Amino acid sequence: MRIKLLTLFPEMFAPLSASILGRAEKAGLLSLEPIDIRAFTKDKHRRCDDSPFGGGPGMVLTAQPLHDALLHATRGFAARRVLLSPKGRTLTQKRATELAKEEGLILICGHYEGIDQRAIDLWVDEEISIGDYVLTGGELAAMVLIDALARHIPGVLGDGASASEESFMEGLLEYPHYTRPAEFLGLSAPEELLSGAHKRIESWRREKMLTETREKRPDLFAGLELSFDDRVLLGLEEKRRRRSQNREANEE
Ligand code: 21W
Repeated sequence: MRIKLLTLFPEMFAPLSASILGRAEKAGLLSLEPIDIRAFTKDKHRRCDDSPFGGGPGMVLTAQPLHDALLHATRGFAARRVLLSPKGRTLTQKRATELAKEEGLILICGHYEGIDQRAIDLWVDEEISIGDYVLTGGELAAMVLIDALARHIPGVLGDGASASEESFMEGLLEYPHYTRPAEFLGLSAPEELLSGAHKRIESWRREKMLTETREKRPDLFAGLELSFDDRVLLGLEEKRRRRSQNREANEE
């Protein structure tokens, strides 16, 4: 996938060339092309901002440099144009996997208090937010989006990792992980995982996924349609908890 990034701070995207995404770039699976909006300003002082019509705090990114940067970025590159904006729809796993199927994307990062609405109306196909908190600009949000997308491009991750996500991530949190040593500071790894009995391990993990989700993300849990097997697992877990509570009460 080819991604052009329109920004006043192209150097902010340097970290993306490290780690897994850097490897994806070297392998030719992903191309990240920051474009400096300021390079397109026709202002004699190279300014890209001005005070808002109607007054108010902060500065507004002017339409001209962004418009000309987009004319440049779209020449021979018909890609979906996404504005990172606090007004956008919140990014979801579903949207990330859908956007990962695009051949190219143009991500527009705002800074200052906002962008002249005319540039948005002329160019933007979709606005995306990464959550309900305030950032200083769209660059970090664009990096989050790129990270979430890139792991769905075939070959970017080890294929084991992406395959496991398909089967598990359906609205449930992960089960806890353990590795050697089997005992650490007197704390044992769960005996189910050490047993080598596949069925036992599988149901332990499934039960943990269900109970973790119920405890930490009741909002997700409420939306689940539990299978018969899942209900059985939760029923057995409930019985086990009752038994150990009774035992504790009797010991007092
Ligand atoms: C934040 C610009 C707040 C303007 C009402 C009127 C892109 C972002 C951004 C930014 C304001 C994303 C106000 C989550 C984010 C982004 C910069 C408005 C206050 N309220 N996802 N004026 N959060 N943020 N300022 O901030 O560009 S995606």
